[in-house]
Order: sequence, then structure tokens, then C-alpha cells
Amino acid sequence: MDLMQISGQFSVSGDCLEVKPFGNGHINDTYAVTCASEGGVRRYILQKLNSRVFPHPTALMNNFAAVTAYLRPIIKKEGGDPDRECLKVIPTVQGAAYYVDGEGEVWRMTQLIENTDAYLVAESSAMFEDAGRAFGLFIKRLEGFDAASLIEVIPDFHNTVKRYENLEKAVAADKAGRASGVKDLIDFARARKDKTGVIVSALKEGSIPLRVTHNDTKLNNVLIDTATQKAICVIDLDTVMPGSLLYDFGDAIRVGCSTAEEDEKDLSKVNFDREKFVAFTRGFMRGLGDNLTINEEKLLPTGAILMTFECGMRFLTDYLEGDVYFKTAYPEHNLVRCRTQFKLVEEMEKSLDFMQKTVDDIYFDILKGNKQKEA
Ligand code: ADP
Ligand code: GN1
Ligand code: MG
Repeated sequence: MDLMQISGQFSVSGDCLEVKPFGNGHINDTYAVTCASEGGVRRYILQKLNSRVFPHPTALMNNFAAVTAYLRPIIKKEGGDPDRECLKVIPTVQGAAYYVDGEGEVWRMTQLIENTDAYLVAESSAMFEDAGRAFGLFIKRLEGFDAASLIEVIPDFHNTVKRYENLEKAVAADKAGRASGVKDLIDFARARKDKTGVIVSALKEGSIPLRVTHNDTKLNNVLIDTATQKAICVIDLDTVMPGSLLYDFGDAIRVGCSTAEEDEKDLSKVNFDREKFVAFTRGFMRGLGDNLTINEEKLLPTGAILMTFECGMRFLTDYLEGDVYFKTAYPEHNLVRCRTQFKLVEEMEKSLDFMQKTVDDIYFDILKGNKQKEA
């Protein structure tokens, strides 16, 4: 695989000088490409799509292009800079949205948004609050987008009931011979089986709306401006699909309210940060404005617990299947990740009343603010 040759397949400005691994996602292979022309040096993001996770690149890139094309004029109208606040597909020299190499691997390119950072742990509550605003705004801006026009790139991505069933299948198959060593974790999941259906049922009954959601709102999927520390661009749009806002809220809380990284081995360091919860929730709910329905509001804390539980089950399933989905750096990596998630679930369960009161108070403040505006 010749990364320079692959970079040269795209409509970059000037000549490619260097290609270097970049970022720390669990799914795709990401590189920064430096190019130079008389106009100056410009960097791009080159990504090899994970073909096991995303076997239908045309559908995925159609979603990507449609969502970004919809968002860019909205950002412009709001006085923002679409080139900095929204990803854009850099086409191949032939005008295609992606390039397929000789081995059948799929590559795509976007602009690299300079002077930004991606964080695995929120450095401050203010930063996390702003990430909340950015994710809330992302959903709000897509309110008028036709959800039915999006292809479900990973069906049942956040269907926690199916995720539980997959875990049971993995336990039964025990492909990697690891089940006997993780009985405590399997029991942990089994004890919570009844809770898995809450969001799925609410969507099915129509008590909460189906929206266009991001579905992978971990903190490092929003770029933070280095100078202002503001969250400026939501990235990793591969899983933008119809879903529930509870998924986006919950997944962000899972990552940003943990006091440790997802793969911390010392579980005593993994706790639920209440201050960050208040901050993100405020940012997210304000970003959404009056878009949030009362039934969604009531379920926000459940969303946080369920998304954390679901992610833990996914890590455990992958561990039992022999580490075939998430990138791992060592044999127990998925197991370590599962343990942090389940520890967080326990901590969140202890904080449920606190979470509900926080959400209710913020909701009340927003309603009060709206009434004052109307008066
Ligand atoms: P994955 O699906 O593997 O998580 P991402 O699209 O999230 O891949 O990219 C991985 C990392 O690369 C991000 O967390 C971020 O640090 C960095 N990154 C991705 N796209 C950009 C971009 N356009 N500008 C700057 N950094 C980026
Ligand atoms: C993956 O792609 P990345 O690293 O942002 C995964 C998420 C998980 C997350 C756990 C497409 O996210 O669903 O929550 O790892 N993305 C996909 O860290 O499966
Ligand atoms: Mg990512």
C-alpha cells in the first residue's frame, strides 16, 4: 500500500509531500497528508474505511455527502465558516467520492481542520459543555433533513436488545475460549437484560421521535479549537443515521463523564463526574433548544446508562469473538474496556436521581427562558 500514490488519486492542491498516521479512532485508519503548491502548504485527512464494519462504501459516502451538503449552507447562514465547521468530501481526480485501491480497499479524503484538537477525556467542564452544545446543535440543524433518504449503514447500531442478544450468542459460541474467564461480566450483563428495551420500545411506540442522529458522539469526534477551546466541528459522520437523540446524549456522557480513559486498567480511577454531567447536559439541551420533547427529556439519564452498558457489552462480545471488530493493542484490550464501561454503569446507577434532577432543572430553566422571551 503506497500512501503517497493513494493520496495522489485525490484532487488535492499541489504535490503530496508527506503522509503520517493521525488521530486515535477505533475503526478506520486515519492519516494526515501534507501537500504544497505555490499557494502554500495544505493538509488533508486520508482515511481507509474499515471494510468489515462498513461494507457498503457508496451508501456511506452518499449519506456523508448529503448530510454535509445540507449542513454547510445552514452554517453559512448562521454566520459560521462551513470549511472549518463542517467536513467536506475531497473528490478523486476522476470526480468520485472515494478511491478503491488494487486490493479493493476504500479510501476517502476530507479537509484537515487545522488548529484543533480531539480529546479522549474532557479537560474542563466548560469544554465539555461546549461539546454538548455542538452535538445538540448538530441534531437541531438536521431537524428538517429527510431521515428516510439516509441508508442505515449499520442496521440496529444502537439496538441495545440486539446487542444483548449478540452477547449471548458470543457466550454460547465461545469462539476464542474466553467465556469461562469473564463470568462476572456476563452475569453483570444478564442482571440488566430487562432494561435493554427501553429506548427501542419508546421509538417503536412513537413516544419519542426518530431523528437524524450522529450515533458516535464520543468526545474525540468533535474537534476543539486550540485557541478558543470551543467545539467547532462534529466529525466521524460514518454512522449518521436515523436514530434517537438519547443515543447521542448517552454516548457522549459515557465518554466525557468518565474520570478515566476508556481503557484504564485501574478501576478505582473510573468514576462518574457529576460536574461534567451537569455541564454537558446544559450545553446539549441548550444546543437543541425547544427541539427536545418531554418524553426524551425524561429518558436522558436512561440514555446515558444504556449507551454505556451497550458499549460495554459490545467490547465484551468482541473479546469473546476474538477481537474482530475494534482495533486492539493487546489481547485483553477489549476486556479492559468492558470493565471500565460496566464500572461506569454502576456509578451512573448510583447517580440516577442526581441525573434526573439535573435534567429536570435545566429543562425547567429552558421553558422559563422561552416564556420570558414570549412575554
Ligand atoms: P474513526 O472512525 O476511526 O474514529 P475518525 O473519523 O473519528 O475515525 O478520525 C479519527 C481521528 O482523526 C479523530 O478522532 C481526530 O483526532 C482526527 N480527525 C479526523 N478527521 C479530522 C479532520 N477533518 N480534521 C482534523 N482531525 C481529524
Ligand atoms: C468506535 O470510530 P470510533 O472510534 O469513534 C465505534 C463506536 C464505539 C466506540 C468505542 C462505527 O468509535 O460505536 O462507541 O468505538 N464506532 C463504530 O470507543 O462501531
Ligand atoms: Mg472517531
